[in-house]
Amino acid sequence: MSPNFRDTNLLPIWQKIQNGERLSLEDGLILYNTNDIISLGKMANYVQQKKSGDAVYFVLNQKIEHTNICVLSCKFCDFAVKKGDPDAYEMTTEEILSKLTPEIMEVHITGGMPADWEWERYVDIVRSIHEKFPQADVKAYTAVEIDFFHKKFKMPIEEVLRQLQAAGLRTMPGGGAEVFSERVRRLLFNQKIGAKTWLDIHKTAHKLGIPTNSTMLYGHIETLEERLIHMLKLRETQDETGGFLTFIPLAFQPGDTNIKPHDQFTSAIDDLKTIAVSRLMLDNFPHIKAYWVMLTEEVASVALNFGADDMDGTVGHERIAHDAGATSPMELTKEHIIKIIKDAGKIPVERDVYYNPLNVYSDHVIGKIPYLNSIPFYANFEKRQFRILPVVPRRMGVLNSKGQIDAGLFSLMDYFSEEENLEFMNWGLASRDQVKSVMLFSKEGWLDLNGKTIGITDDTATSVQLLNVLLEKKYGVQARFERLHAGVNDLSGYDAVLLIGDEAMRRNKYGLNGFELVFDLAKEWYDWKKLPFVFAVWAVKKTLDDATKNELKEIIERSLEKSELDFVAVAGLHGKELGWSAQETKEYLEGFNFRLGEREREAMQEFRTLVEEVETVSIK
Ligand code: V47
Repeated sequence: MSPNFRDTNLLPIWQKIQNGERLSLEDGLILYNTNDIISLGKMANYVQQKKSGDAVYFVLNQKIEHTNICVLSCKFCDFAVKKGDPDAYEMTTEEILSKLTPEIMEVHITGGMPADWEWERYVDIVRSIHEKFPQADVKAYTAVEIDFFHKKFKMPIEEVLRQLQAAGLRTMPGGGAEVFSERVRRLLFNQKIGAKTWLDIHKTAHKLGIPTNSTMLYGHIETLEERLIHMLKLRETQDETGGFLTFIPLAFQPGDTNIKPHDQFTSAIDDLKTIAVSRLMLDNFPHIKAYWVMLTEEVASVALNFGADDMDGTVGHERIAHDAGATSPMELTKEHIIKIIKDAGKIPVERDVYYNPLNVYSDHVIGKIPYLNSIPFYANFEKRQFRILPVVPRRMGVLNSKGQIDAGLFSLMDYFSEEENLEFMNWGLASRDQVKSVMLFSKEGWLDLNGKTIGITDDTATSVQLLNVLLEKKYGVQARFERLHAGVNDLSGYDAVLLIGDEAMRRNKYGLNGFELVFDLAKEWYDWKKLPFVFAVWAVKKTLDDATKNELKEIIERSLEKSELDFVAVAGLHGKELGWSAQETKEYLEGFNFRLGEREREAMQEFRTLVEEVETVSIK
């Protein structure tokens, strides 16, 4: 992909993006000021594709704004009222529960801050939802509300968050950030917390394993420079914690706020630029959300080709934007969202609050393990009618069992369990001796792991079985397995931790604090069996027609052959992000057999027999 740049000022920025270099505030200003909006969109789409392939996420969610009574009086807000106002409302927990249904996967709670609610009422909302609708993840209370609880109920921030987490809170929404500018804060929301407190609260949440979202309210009195400083502060915090899931630019709805005439909405050009610039500046953010409620459906759908890979969700009844004159509908049906995403040429992916895919609504979906080792298959993949969905092995297995993936590099265990529906394709990921990316980080030697607790990455389908076979059959010991949940984890309570893919490679480089011993599972297997280990195999749905299957085979072989000519050219940048030098990345990829022959088949058979002999893995 090379945009046909009308604005040559963009060329050095494009170079930086391709080299994986960070953009500066000055770069951001050039991007914002360009009229070459198509090149801007293409650059952002390029980065989006690298991160999310063709996926655009949405969630079946319900917004709950439990009350509009608020002690604050922010100038930009048309939602909040004072107690006694004829429009004031307060929802009971029962009323909140009555808004939910078993299909809802995310409940997004944020509201006003009344002077007279008890702490228990806020906790009860979270707990009751979590108990009555356990399938739904609770995303509750902005940093502004958390700070309010901290002051009003005289509890440390960490304690507020711990109690909410214990009640069932999973993530925090990104609201209340507004714009990280003291100038704007004084003028528009001088009673609200500033940048430092907002960021500190999110950092505390990340430390507790609560991932969070982030927002920026734009299109009122802020300058472009202030927007970019806001993004840079978020980027810096993300470098520290890695706990942000997404960034959501919120287009200001003027309503009766008197900040701007009530019909002076942000322009579509400004909205698209803001989405694209944020995608390019926030290189360490996994997702950028096009919040259709504030952007309108039309702009949100174009934004899906300007760097956004998420559409929020069905939302249900929303008031904050609509009280301020938003012209979007109150809610969208799932079918409507799917149509918008398909019309944008992307794969609609229904997700949970952590962005785990739950359902995929598209034909010709090719699953891609999003790790360095799969790059040779995909770097030169000519897409034609196919669409690429990056998804970690275990989740790909779940989608595959629902028949929602047409072909892909499947984890070996998932291939075994769906073998009758899949055709084996002779390519895969097989280690020769060591693999370097399926690693057990341990406090104990193998024999001392008997009866101990091992944290297992949420991603794995096959490596955990290999670990189990090694423990039981090679070393004659048994351990307890506990799944490491999404978010930032405190690993100190485990005796060992199994990591795979990029995370294992990163930790392999920098070490995992407190875990002195590091074992490569493929090496353990090789020393024992003198066989390669097959972690994943390419397979295609048997039901796909022959012409499509043959076309796909041709594309995969051609992509692999091209990549094999120069591993550094296709994967060097990805390796660099993990802290690996070009030479190390090259050697790492040279350590794989991507074509599966007799010995690999023998290894697969041997492993299958052993898995059947050991007790089924149970992971708490
Ligand atoms: O913090 C208030 C903003 C936010 C107006 O985390 C306004 O997934 C526009 O944060 N015009 C709340 N915006 C909404 C929010 C959000 C929305 C969707 C998803 C997520 C998420 C978070 O709404 C407030 C404030 O910044 N807001 N008034 C207005 N007139």
